[in-house]
Amino acid sequence: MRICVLGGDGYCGWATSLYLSKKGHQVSIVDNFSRRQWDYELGVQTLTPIQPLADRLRVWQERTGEQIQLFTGDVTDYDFLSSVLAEVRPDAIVHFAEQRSAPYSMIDRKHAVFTQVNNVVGTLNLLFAIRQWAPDCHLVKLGTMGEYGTPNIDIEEGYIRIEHNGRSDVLPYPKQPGSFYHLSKVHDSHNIMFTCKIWGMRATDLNQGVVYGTMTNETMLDEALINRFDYDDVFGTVLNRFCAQVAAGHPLTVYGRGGQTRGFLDIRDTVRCIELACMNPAKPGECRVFNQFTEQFSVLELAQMVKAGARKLGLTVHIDHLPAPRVEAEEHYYNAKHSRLLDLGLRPNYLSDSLLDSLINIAIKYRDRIDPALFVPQVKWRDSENVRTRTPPAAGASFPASAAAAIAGD
Ligand code: NAD
Ligand code: USQ
Repeated sequence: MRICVLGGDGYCGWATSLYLSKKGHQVSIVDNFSRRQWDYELGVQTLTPIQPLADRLRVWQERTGEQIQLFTGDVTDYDFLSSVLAEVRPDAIVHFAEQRSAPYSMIDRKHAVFTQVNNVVGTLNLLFAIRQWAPDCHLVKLGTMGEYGTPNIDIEEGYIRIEHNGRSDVLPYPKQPGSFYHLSKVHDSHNIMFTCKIWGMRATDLNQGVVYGTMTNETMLDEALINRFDYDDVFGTVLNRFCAQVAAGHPLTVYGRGGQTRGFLDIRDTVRCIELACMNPAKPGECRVFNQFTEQFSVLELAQMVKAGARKLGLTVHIDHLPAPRVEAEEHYYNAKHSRLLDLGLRPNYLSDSLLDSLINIAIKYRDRIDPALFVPQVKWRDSENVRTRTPPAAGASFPASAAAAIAGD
């Protein structure tokens, strides 16, 4: 298949691009490197030393003989995006290209506005470009489990049958997201559902849980192909952060009592789920929703697993309960359905002792790059103007003026 991966320089996008390329698909990456710029803005860097995308792609070609085409540009620029689709005419588009951090979207008004403009406008442009250039193309869009929030009933896969005043209908599942970022995904979902209905588009909205891990078979081929590993307070996801904290001998930063429960999955399952969605496309006019995670844990359960895993490696680690920076339910019911990807053939990589060992060992390998100041959560949901300190630029880092303007602009 001809597959465009929007956001292919990012964490999920890089692993997915290599996996699909290895499987023989013709892969094109679209990215504007904004994520590298946000790291620079925040004074953070991935634990793993990722290479410039051009170098990554060159090494991939040398190693495998597979070529991945690169289009550098912003999906909120319609002329750019439209020209990519006109040239590639993809069979499937995997859309990862969004600002994906809840804390980043909660820094202040500018970051909330930026997040929603970047995400909602990018997706809207994509829907119009697909209609114009590739109307039969299947959109595989990354949503998030956080769209649903934590209702006191089971979470279904996108839709729920409701009985009301003696009548019944299958309706979109209610959404109660917990950040301006998660809200942007809800707005995307509505726009996608609407265009499936009115234009007959075909789409799969993948409500993904929290992803962990960094290695896939493809990224392990060469050190130059290594993927991101974010552990900072803004972009670092919880299990990756805990592993980095073990490596640095820092207490695990559980927010509040740690009763928040989420769906989780290994990055190797992310790439397989994307492949399954692409190979089994939605029908014209269909807007499918799959819940993409393999296991659910409370944050405290995860911390206890990491602590036990560290002990087996001879490392002592403490669990700290920090005042919760976010506004989220500490004790809640959580039972989210996730059978549709399993039905398509997903064989999950569950979080095991050996997997935890390898996650911790990767963090240990790069521990000299850890800045412990980044373990402290600085963005608080109830504060209207959060201040994130900016550290001096790393040697060789560049910060294009366009990114500064986008973030500073009204
Ligand atoms: P990431 O930040 O590592 O990657 C996103 C990529 O998109 C970056 O390379 C960035 O430069 C690019 N991008 C962003 N805005 C763009 C724009 N306007 N034009 C062109 N490129 C743009 O994020 P990730 O962790 O790989 O997440 C990818 C997607 O998966 C996101 O949509 C996210 O919401 C979703 N998701 C991620 C997780 C997770 O745990 N990482 C979980 C659930 C859902
Ligand atoms: N948490 C801690 N300690 C930490 C970091 C996080 O207790 O040091 C808690 C948070 O309060 C939250 C949970 O862990 O309850 C998950 O936080 P996270 O930062 O790992 O994940 P989240 O903000 O939900 O966002 C991540 C990705 C996002 C994706 C989402 C999937 O950044 O792109 O959409 O996971 S989901 O959570 O299912 O919505």
